Amino acid sequence: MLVGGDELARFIQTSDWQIGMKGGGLGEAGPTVRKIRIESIHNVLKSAQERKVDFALLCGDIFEHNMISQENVKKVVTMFNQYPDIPLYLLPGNHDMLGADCVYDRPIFQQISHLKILSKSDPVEVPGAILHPCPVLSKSTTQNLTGTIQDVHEVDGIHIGVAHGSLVGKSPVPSWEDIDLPIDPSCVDRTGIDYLALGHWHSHRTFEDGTGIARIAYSGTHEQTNYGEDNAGQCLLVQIDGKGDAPKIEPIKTGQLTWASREFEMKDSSSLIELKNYFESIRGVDMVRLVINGELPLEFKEELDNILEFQTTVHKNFRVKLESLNITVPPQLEAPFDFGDPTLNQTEIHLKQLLADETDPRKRSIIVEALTHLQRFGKEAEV
Ligand SMILES: [Mn+2]
Repeated sequence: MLVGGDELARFIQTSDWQIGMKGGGLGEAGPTVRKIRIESIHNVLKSAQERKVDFALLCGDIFEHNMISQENVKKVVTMFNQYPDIPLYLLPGNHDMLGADCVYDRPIFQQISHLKILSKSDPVEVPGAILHPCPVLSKSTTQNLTGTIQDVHEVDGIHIGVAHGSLVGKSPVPSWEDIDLPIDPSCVDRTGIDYLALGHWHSHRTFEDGTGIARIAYSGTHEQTNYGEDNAGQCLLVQIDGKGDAPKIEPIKTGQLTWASREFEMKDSSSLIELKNYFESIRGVDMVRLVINGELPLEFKEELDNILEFQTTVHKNFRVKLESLNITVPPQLEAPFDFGDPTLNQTEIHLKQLLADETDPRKRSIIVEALTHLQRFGKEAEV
């Protein structure tokens, strides 16, 4: 019979490194983001070393897929080998799933003496605790993944469930995250385990058991992967003093990239000053996504374009959506600008008339684009 230590259990929990992810939509920042994801593993393992933990729990999706290049595998294994004193327990997730072609079947992993792959649901004795792994064996499973954990209410020792999936009904937003790889939130109450360590969601979250004690936690990804995530870029330091005691869960920052995502409402030309102030406030942010909506008079469109163009040189990634911004033209057309050239003057009047009559937002944006170019060209020609 397994006997958990009488002493406390202290460990680092991490997941969803997604090494090798494409970073779709991140444009030129893609390679940088991929490189940083590997570098940030240091921050996780260094935290484990500095806090002198008993072990580290890797809760799945360490690699983006099982066909990952050996080059990337070697980079991760190199990291592991720089911290030989930290016992590593790795539960594969849905991206690095067990079965045919599983990345962890490669010979390189068999040679890491301080790494154990949790490939079965049998309990595993580790320093200070007993793990109850819940391996993912099918991406489309509809059965509660923690169903294999036995009742340990009467079994001595600190018991920790390890799983990769979605805590049913607990996702902050209804999405695919809520329905795939189901995990029953009453698992802790049913089994009497002290803690359930989860991977799969990229945002850090904790959940309480039936008595109101937080015993379930997602660490979230160690380095944020996309704009929609919050509370990402961390690992967890977890300490459980004894069987039944409330776990102490402390997030530790491991991510390097900073992200900002917001909607910005244009009301009039003064909004441009607000926009500039906003950009000033996020100057040091690496990854920026902005949706601009509302209205802006045509005469300020060029200034907006200039502000936005500059931002592409400030951040590692700058994405802006302008599709829902309505460029307005005064009903009584302003006195046409005199380009000093009758053809240009006529073109401007024609475009402004077209714009005033057009209601389709896509066509409007094309006309606005043409007008902006015309005005820029006209002013340059003037000089
Ligand atoms: Mn996953």
